[in-house]
Amino acid sequence: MTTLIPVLGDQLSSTLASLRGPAEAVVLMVEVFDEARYVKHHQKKIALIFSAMRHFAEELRDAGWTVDYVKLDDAGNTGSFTGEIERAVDRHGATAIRVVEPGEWRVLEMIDGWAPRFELPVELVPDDRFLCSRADFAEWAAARKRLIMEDFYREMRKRTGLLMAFGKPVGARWNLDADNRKVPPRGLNYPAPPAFAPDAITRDVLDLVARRFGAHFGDLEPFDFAVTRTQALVALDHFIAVALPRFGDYQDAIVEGQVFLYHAIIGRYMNCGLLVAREVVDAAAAAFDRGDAPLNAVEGFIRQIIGWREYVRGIYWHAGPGYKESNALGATRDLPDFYWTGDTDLRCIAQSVGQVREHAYNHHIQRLMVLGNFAMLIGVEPAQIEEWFLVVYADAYEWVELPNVHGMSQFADGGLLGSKPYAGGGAYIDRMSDHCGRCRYDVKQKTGPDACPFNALYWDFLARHRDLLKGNSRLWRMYDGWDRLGPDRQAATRASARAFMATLPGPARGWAVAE
Ligand code: DLZ
Repeated sequence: MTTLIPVLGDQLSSTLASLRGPAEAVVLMVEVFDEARYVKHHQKKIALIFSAMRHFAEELRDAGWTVDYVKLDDAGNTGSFTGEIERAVDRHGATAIRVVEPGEWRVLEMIDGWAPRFELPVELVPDDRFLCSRADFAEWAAARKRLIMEDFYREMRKRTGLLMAFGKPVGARWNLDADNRKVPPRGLNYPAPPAFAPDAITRDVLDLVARRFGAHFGDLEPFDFAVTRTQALVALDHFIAVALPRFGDYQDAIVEGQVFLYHAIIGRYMNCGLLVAREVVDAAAAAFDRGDAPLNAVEGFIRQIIGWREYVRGIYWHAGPGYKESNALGATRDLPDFYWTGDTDLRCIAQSVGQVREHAYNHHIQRLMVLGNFAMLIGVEPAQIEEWFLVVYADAYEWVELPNVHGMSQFADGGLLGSKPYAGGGAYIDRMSDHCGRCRYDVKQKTGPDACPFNALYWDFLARHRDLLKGNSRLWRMYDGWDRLGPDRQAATRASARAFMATLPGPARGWAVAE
């Protein structure tokens, strides 16, 4: 009686539910071409996953597990999860399969095919690294008309007891975001996240990625990511000790030359399993209890994890595999090539693309208010911008990327997730960043060839979608502002937006490339 326990590339946790179990078991880990190429992931992202997988296999062996590890270039590797399960079932004479539920519908559908195909029992184990199970989220959602994040978050605060005292939120407010939008003064000392020199395992992986995926987007080297749990814990400790105290204050700021500011840079480790949610939020709460970090920082950080992260995962599974099909704004434009090349005069976009090419990272305001906002304003087809987000970020897996991009950023779900489109003009970017003063466009001008394109695009977007959005209570003020502009200025604004859109380059290098 041998149970096969496949551990996927985003399940690299020693506390994984499938690893609490049968004595007669073989853990199977496989590097497969299909996973690295169903979208053409950033080179650093593939390197992170393969290196972390190889290190995790070693740790499991050290802990006494029998681990069967198939490398990408091993002879006979079929290139797919199902092909590798088939070979492993034969190799080990497996009589059962036990696997933790995967992070996306595509892979779940594969796993659903295993029992009939291999005529074995397949046990699908809930992923309890998340604090809210799929079943609990379904129960929460069933009792509500609108699935509001803030409601979910409060529920999670009560359930976890985090930042709670006698049934009430510590500090008497659930959400301290109003304290978190400060503009950083010049000369702040931003801490760089810890860097980890590649060891022999990582060097092998870097060679492999360069050889097999060298044409993918992104710089592979220098590569300094954590690839083991021990290193990921160093990254977490560093964040808690050094960056968390100022995380809240400046979490929405964009500063030229500063990629990481006071952000945690641990999403990439959490989402592949090197860190788990509970330990991360407990570490932040402990910093608050010790008096090492203020409430606005700790509350904001904990909300990202037990609120937003758990909520988007719940929405992903709740909305079903068809979620990605909607296109509420009827957007059909191809993604401009400069999302890959950075070759644009829009300084905020060029700088963000440069950073993501180098680091496989942008922080949330760059993602939401620069890159996502721009794509929505010009009407990029949701599937194209979604694929871009899934490709370029080291922390991106479909369960987290899709609700964030399809719902929150592009409003393609028509408001299932967000109460209004996250659209903004140049003034918002100017307030939050120091890009505009150095940009070839003038953020103060509203129309004309030298005006910041975000300005006219923003109004044109609202005007284009008036029928759909005019009833939205959070937008009436904007429509009021638009109406007060009067017909001449409205016409000039829309002409300016059209003129800019006519200059946009065509489809991107990384999109729809056959090979
Ligand atoms: C993202 C990724 C990549 C690039 N490669 C692999 C791989 O070779 N083997 C593997 O087990 N997992 C990989 N992953 C992560 C999977 O895509 C991820 O587990 C599924 O998308 C389910 O969330």
